[in-house]
Amino acid sequence: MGFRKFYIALFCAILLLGFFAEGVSSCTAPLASDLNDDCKVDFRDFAIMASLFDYMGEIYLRDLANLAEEWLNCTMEDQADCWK
Ligand SMILES: [Ca+2]
Repeated sequence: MGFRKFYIALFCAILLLGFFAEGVSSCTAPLASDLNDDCKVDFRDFAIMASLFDYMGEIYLRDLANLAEEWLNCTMEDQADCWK
């Protein structure tokens, strides 16, 4: 398996893990840096961004700044579910 396929498979695995770990959730507002669509910006999103960095060979400072700005934001309808 080439590196390109490996990183695509890794990216998909992270997305699937995030989906099944968190289930289907409803977000009250979208977060640009919520890369796995779990309504919050945390280390999982950073891991996805880092894997894309390796794959793409570059990362945009704007994306990293957005992630830092939204870090630990959560827009789940039930805020009690944010950090379980
Ligand atoms: Ca997320």
